[in-house]
Amino acid sequence: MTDVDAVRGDTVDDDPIAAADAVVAAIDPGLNSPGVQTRDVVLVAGPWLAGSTSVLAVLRERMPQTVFVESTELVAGEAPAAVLFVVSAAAVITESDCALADLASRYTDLVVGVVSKIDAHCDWREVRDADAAILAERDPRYERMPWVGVAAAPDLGEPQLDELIELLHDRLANPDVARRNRLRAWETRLEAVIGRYEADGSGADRAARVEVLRERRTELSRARRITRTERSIALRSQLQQARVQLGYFARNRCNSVRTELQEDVAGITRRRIAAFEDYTRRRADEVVDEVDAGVTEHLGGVAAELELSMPAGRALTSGGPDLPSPPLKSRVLETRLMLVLGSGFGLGVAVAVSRLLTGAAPRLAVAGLVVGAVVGLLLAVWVVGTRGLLHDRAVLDRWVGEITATLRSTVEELVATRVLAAETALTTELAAREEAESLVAADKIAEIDAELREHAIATARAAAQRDRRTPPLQRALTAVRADLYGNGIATGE
Ligand SMILES: Nc1nc2c(ncn2[C@@H]2O[C@H](COP(=O)(O)OP(=O)(O)O)[C@@H](O)[C@H]2O)c(=O)[nH]1
Ligand SMILES: [Mg+2]
Repeated sequence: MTDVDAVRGDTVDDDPIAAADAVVAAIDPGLNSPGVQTRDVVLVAGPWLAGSTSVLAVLRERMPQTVFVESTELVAGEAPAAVLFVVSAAAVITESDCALADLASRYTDLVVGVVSKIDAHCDWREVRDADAAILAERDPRYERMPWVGVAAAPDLGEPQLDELIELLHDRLANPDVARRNRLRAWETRLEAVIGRYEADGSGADRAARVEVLRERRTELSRARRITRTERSIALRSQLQQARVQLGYFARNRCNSVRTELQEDVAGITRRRIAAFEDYTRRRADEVVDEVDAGVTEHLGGVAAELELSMPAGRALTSGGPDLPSPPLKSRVLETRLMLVLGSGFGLGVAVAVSRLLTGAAPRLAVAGLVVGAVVGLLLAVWVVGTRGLLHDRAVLDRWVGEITATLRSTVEELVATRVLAAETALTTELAAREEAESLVAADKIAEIDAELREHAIATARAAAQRDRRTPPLQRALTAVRADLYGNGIATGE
């Protein structure tokens, strides 16, 4: 303190501003200005409708040698010589009024509390005391703030501002006012600079951004995990479903073609028997193609739903089923037996017919013989033919049963093979896509991490700077405060 006093001692008489600056410069020579422009004016400020304009008007009239301004007439960074904080006697001040007082008295030590409209509110003294207590509670520097009651625009009678005018004359005449105001500006300035260092050092400005980055990072990895699980579950269940549905479809097609062919066999004529085998083979091939098309369609749908590419179709080498021919020709023995039985039956009928005819008309014995032989022959041919046809139908019916069983196992195998192939293809593709997406996500996460690291480094750097810069500033602030409020002798009060 002795250094400061000594420095001030040299200059206080001729330049109060330099004297105040010396208090700070004694601690840190780098601090050369609080960055405000001192103006020799009195600021009249207060909440809306409190009566500032009325007070200002009367004061201008009564103190023509002093300049009074309203807050709109000051630009940012201009420090008035004194501040009149005008509040209405109608009610006690609120938080926003206090904030206004803080703002108005940022760079000024000489602040006077003015309670207006005391003509209309006879309890103004209680309001004044309450206001004074509220501000003193808010900041110790308001403790010594003087308060006066005024009536600048009374409803009746003359304005009452004598006490205020006297107080102003008295205070403004004090030679220490300019120095104290300058110190007050220094106090605000130092507090702001320290506050900024503290904020930077604690990373307060970056906290929101860092929080957003952390959230985005978590969200990214969570989303990545979920899509991966969802997709593989979807693929597995879709393929399972395809296996069941397509197997059912294949069996169904086989059953209906068997029924259709067996119906054909039941009514088949001798002429169609020869062509039936080819026809059946064609139908079997058609069934295979139909099932194959069904499989292609279904798997295509699965792939489309999962946004994967269409799995490959059936391998060209695997043709239709390998079907045996119907065993229609290997019945020599049976044919012979049938011929013998048929001839025997025909002979019997021929003998019976010719006997009948000869008995009825002996003259026609020869004709009867001929007719008998013809009828017998026809009957023998019919019996042999019909027996052959029925036999062939039975053989074909059995054959149809056998080949549809073969067909069924062929199409079931087709379904199983194709679904398995599709599973392999789709799983591989899905894995490749997962891989690519993981890379993209990893890139994004790395980007976020880089930014987070940058923030951490910048915050650490700011913290180091705070630790380096704050102590001298804090010392300067302590000195300023001690001079302003702590040391009665030094302030001349
Ligand atoms: N009764 C009474 N009314 C006042 C007094 N001073 C101002 N007013 C009234 O309060 C209202 C606001 O006054 P004004 O000076 O414009 O307040 P400002 O908004 O703070 O500038 C006006 O209607 C004034 O007539 C006073 O001392 N006594
Ligand atoms: Mg006004």
